[in-house]
Amino acid sequence: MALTRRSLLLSGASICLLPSELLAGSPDRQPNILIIYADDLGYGDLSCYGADTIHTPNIDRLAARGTRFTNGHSPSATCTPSRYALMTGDYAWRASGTQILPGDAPALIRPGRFTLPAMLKDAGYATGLVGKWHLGLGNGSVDWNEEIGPGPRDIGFDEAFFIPATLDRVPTVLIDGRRVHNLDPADPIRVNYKTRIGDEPTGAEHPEALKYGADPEHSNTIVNGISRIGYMEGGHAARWRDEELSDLLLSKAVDFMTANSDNPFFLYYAVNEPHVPRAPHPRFVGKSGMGPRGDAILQLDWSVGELMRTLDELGLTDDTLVIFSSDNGPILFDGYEDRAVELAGDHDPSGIYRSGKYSIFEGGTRVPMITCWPGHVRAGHVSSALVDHVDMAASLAALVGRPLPRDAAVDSLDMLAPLMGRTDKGRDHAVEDTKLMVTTGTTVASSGERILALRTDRWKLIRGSVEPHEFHGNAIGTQPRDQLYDLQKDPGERNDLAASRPEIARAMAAQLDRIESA
Ligand code: NG6
Ligand code: CA
Repeated sequence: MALTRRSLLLSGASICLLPSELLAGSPDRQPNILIIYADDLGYGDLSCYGADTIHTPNIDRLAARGTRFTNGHSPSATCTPSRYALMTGDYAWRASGTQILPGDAPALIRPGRFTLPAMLKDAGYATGLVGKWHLGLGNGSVDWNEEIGPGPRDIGFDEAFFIPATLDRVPTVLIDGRRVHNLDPADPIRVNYKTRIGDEPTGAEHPEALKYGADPEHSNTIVNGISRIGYMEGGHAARWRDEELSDLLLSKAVDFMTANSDNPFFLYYAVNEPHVPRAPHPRFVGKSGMGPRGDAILQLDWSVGELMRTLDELGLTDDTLVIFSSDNGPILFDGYEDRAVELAGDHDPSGIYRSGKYSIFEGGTRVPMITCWPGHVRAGHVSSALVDHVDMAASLAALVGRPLPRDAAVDSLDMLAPLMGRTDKGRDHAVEDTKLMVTTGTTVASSGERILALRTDRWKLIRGSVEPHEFHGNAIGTQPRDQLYDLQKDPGERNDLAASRPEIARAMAAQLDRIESA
């Protein structure tokens, strides 16, 4: 007997609902998918998440037209591992080398591997990356003057216009496909992270030339008045101007959506706001009253409004699933003296949650998350479902009707129903992750011990590791012994119940061990 959708549903053989059962009506075409991935944006940084000294009307409008999640998680408390999990559907802690990557790291996701963009490409999507990559490039040493690969184009993106690593790392150039954008061959680029090269001024030697001061790790070559991590020479015509970057990336995103308005498209729009160094366009400067960090959030909000306007103008709003989130929690000071700490006032970027970026506490991974697709995603809904970006692979595969290959996306669960706002039942559990920060020479890399926590709807177990410590003002959340928190009663993770509820702590520790070795 042929298995129809209905017989599958009635037999209970598959609990997973097929997409059309979830949707208000079958779409005429595969929906476009737009993931807007902010960088270091915290749970409390948006007015729709309770911020009252910063106003984000465009993102609030997205939330009002869609579903807003109160228990949405980035897979990790830093960038590279979260993006790795988003792209592959595997938790980053299962693999080695998935810590914050230096600017010259080789490609972490190797060609041939299952990825979210490759899956969507196979499903007939035009796939594009615009913005931050930070998942490594090349095979070991990148010559920035030649074709660069493997990179995004080799793991499923048809088009890619991207920042190789972070805004605070050299080389401060954009890559268009496989080549540095605007590179003058007569002015080749050289980069070094260990040894000074070239004769350009550094922040350490010329603090008077800087827009703002920086810590020693961020005090190497000065580009556009901002000292960076690492040394660089050449490539002058290719260097981005931080103040213009957001508009440039937005124009590339708009171009991509416009060019592909007749195809289903997948756009991974990985913006930089409000990651350091924060240098928003002058039209946002001073507008938040919180200095560059707040102004950068206003710039982000404006860009989201422009993307929504573009979808409207292209007549694609009703055909596009927009997913908005952030790669990890917030940080105020992250190497640059841009007065973010002093000007935050009463604003708490992680809301009621403890700590932020780099932390195993909730502030590290509980991030804003919004889905919007008029007519399909429930509008005006606030969902408490536990969902994780690692679930995008399985959920979007379900949406477009693609089976996941065996052994691929092993941690990714089909969360399409909660993502559509059709149920508030999400995951039973999720693993949160961070790595300790370790100083290596002049830079800080998170190549230290990996700290894991297991979340259920109510409980959280943080595995024991080292004595409590902080990085850049954010408590990492470690203790030498396991910690247990009741997140329903104690969302701020202040009362460790491991000693008073040892049976729960033991059971969760055993469950975490099993997940880790699965
Ligand atoms: C750290 C940088 C920090 C930031 C981070 C990556 C130092 C002291 N700090 O190594 O400024 O760039 O890496 O942030 O070097 S993330 O959001 O991309 O993970
Ligand atoms: Ca980040």
